[in-house]
Amino acid sequence: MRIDQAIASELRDSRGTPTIEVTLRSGDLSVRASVPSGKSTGAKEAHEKRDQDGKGVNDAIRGLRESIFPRLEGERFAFPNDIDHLLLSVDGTPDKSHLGANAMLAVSVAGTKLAAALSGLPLWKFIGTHSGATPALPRLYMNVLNGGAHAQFHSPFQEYIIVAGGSETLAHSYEAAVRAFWKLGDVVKREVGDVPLGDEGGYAPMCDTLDLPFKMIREVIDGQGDLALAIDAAASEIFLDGFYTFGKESYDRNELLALYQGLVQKFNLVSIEDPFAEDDVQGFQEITRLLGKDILIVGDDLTATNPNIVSAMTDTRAANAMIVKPNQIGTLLEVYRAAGIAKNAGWELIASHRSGETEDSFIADLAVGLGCYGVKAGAPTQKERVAKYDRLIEIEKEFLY
Ligand code: 2PG
Ligand code: MG
Repeated sequence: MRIDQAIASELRDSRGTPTIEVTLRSGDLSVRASVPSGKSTGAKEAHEKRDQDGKGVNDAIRGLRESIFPRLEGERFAFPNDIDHLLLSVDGTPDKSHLGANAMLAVSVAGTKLAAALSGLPLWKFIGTHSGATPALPRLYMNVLNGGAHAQFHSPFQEYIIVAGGSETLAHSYEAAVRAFWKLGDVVKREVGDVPLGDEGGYAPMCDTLDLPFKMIREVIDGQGDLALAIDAAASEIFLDGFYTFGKESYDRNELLALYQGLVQKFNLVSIEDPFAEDDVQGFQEITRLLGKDILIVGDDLTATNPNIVSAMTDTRAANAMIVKPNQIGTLLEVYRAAGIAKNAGWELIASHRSGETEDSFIADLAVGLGCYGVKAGAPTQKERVAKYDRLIEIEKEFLY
């Protein structure tokens, strides 16, 4: 593929924070990719380049214009991976601190979109072919109740998630999850009153007991065969000096493990993401030994979509599933490697948005292309989240018919 023009510009994410959009042109074809941004960011994630004020992306955009675009424009690339190799060699740092993982990812995703468009294949199919994965339709992980760092710690865990799918069509599962979300609004109003929405568009009630969020969600999903319950504890955010603290309660590793065991039994959880802090590998190993036969123990901050870390964590059996977030690492080449290592170890994959999102629906195609078990995309109150669900429903038609 020949790239005629590369353009980088600034746009705002769902929190109003600046982020990067890259446009690539080849003949009459033009594709765009924009990148999201996390809040409960893990320490092992690649560097997100920001200006001195901690917000702007002018330096990141300047880096692309000066060091990358002159090497793209007028050039031919046999595979999108060749663009990723170029990005990695120009950056030349282990944590992407020179160009910034945000700037690199915008180019990497745009390169893949352009290559897919030129090949005539749907994006998800192109991703399947180039990553060596077998495409499959994922379950929807819809974050309906926001707590932790996404909602001023109104509820202890960061995300209370309705898992939809597995036995019905995606369109049907999406409809069922959205209806349950509306119903949950009534239940929250009854129990807690009018509440604000959190960063990912879910309700953010002030819950004074650990059980209340679970009880409210069970009330709206019980009897609905296709809907289940999961959490992202995002435990790195609540870990200090050997203790995990929710509100007034503190737990050591063993106490937290017992708490999870009780919650799984009582509320029938199907997966727990980041149950322990990113460096508490022993905590992950113990919960995987104890509960991993029955539910998914999902690494996020633990694994950071980094092939080297995923390799170490699969070797030590620290989980049985992991989150795939392209902006944790910066190039799709590395995303495919990390996903391949996890899959070979028998782990499930869950592709994920970030709490600061754009309307780019790329993770929907990524989730299907990599054959992910699930895709996390937030609540249906923000256009940035709905864009992912809309694209999944579109892909389902291409996939099935
Ligand atoms: C997470 C994510 C996305 P953030 O922890 O899984 O839901 O949150 O983007 O803030 O890191
Ligand atoms: Mg997480």
